Amino acid sequence: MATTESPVEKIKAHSDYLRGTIVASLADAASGGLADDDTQLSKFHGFYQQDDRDVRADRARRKLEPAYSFMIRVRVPGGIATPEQWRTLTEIAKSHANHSLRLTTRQAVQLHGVIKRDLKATIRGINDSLLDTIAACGDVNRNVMCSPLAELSGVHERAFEVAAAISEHLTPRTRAYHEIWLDGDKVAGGADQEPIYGSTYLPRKFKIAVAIPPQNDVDIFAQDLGFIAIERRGELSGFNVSVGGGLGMSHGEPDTYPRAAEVIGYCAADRAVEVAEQVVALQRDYGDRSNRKHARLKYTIDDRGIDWFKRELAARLGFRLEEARPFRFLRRGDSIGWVRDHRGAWNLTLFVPQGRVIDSDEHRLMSGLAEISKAHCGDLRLTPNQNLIVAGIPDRARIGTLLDEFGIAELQAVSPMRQLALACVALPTCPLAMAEAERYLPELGAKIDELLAKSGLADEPISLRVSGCPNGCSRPYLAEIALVGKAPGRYNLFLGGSADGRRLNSLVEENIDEARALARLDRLFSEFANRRREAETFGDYAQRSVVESS
Ligand code: SRM
Ligand code: SF4
Repeated sequence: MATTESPVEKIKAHSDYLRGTIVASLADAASGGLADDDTQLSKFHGFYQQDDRDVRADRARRKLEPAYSFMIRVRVPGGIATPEQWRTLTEIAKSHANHSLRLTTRQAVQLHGVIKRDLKATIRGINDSLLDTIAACGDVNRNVMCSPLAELSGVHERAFEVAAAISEHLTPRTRAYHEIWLDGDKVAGGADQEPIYGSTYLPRKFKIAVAIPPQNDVDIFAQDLGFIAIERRGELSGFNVSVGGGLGMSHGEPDTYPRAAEVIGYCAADRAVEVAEQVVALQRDYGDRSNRKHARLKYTIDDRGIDWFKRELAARLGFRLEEARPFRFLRRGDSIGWVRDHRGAWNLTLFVPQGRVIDSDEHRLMSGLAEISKAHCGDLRLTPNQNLIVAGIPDRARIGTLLDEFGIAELQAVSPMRQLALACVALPTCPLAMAEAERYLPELGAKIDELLAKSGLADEPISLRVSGCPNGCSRPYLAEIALVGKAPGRYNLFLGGSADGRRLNSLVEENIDEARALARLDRLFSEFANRRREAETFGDYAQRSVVESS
């Protein structure tokens, strides 16, 4: 049956490799926004048009254009930023954005509130610091995640190199980005080449991560394509390859669903880039270009079958993946605190509440980190869980003094549950948010902390994730407890994800308010404390006592 391509496919096809009319849109002083088609293309350049939802209704009443501003996502492959780059980001956040930096669940940084006339200077400033924004968003491969502390072992170092090579290999080649933002030379129409993507890029976003067991800090089973490092005699021998993870869904549309990736085999380390290219090419050729809600790799695999996928991949590669090797994940999230790497240097993973780097009256996190970046000669690393690592510290005492001085040390004193908790940005910037998430997590977390303490579970590392809508940006469907926004103040409650991030949780209550969610959790915590089996996690308990028994 012939299918119609989605409107975004037409926009890409007619964009001349992502140029569209972005230059004209930027020059149009009559509006704070971009032309409609350019709002799609802008994502490939790393920014989204948004408007302040806190004032949307009021502005509409006053017949004013929405308060447009832009979110810029800075791509940081593997999450590593030099102290100079960190300072540049801080300065740009103060001069052109909303005086905050937002660390994301994909090891990137977002700036919010940039107005149209500052877009070019902002993107240029980011590029001047040798970071960029191309392919941070859009229908391409996004930031490749990897466990950020490369120096923890030789395996980490090598795995990080592979992640960087995949990222580089899959970066779009169009010159449009350089032309528009960096005043690069113009390429005559049609002279651009995208050897991997072609002129219409991928049907949808594509996500890759590299995980190093036993830490599943990248949430490998949420990724379209995952590489799970396999060690042999202290060296990286290769990777188990996982495919078809993805979490987005829509309320009330059963054809959309979160899916945990499955492991399909093993490849040697030096073949990982080839495997990544061919999986991407396969999705480019077979992904659904008519329905964007059905366009991720997970649906291509479910529609055609995993055996078809493996055969097709082998045919493209010219070899079959070997049988997957045994591996085991024991933890997720980041290990907050100090750790010494295999070179003997100290590294400090800082807990950043909700990933928001900002100064408040009590904690001057943004200023403190800027000071640390002046005193520090190592680098700063973003984690896949909205936290930050100060890496390669020769002088622990100096950093410790700065942490105290700026109130950052105090911020670290949170429960294991809060250390693991994630919330997506949601309101007021996200256009898709149905309920609060980032702004709600501190209050919700404190209430759940109280309930845990009441049942003697204060030290239990239970994963809690909150998303403002079902798209799942805080990876809620892999949490032991998740609240997914349905409407203002109302959430769907999911329970039963596994602590290693392999099993999806299940919907147990729909459209409930906070009181009902807390009452349910209170009962469950108390039962769990009294009836748990030896070493049983909360997720496993909820799975057997709630999900499987209903
Ligand atoms: Fe996301 C869309 C924020 C990680 C699934 N995500 C959005 C947008 C851009 C809203 C939009 O399309 O206009 C959000 C911007 C909000 C804002 O104001 O900043 C947004 N996503 C985020 C971030 C910032 C959440 C955070 O608080 O950290 C994360 C940025 C990642 C990055 O640095 O690249 C973020 N998003 C994720 C993840 C987690 C991951 O990648 O590991 C997921 C689930 C995994 C997945 O992709 O399946 C995720 N975001 C989505 C989806 C659903 C996609 C789908 O297949 O259905 C959307 C909606 C869409 O694409 O249409 C979305
Ligand atoms: Fe926005 Fe929904 Fe993603 Fe939260 S989960 S940032 S509300 S798209």
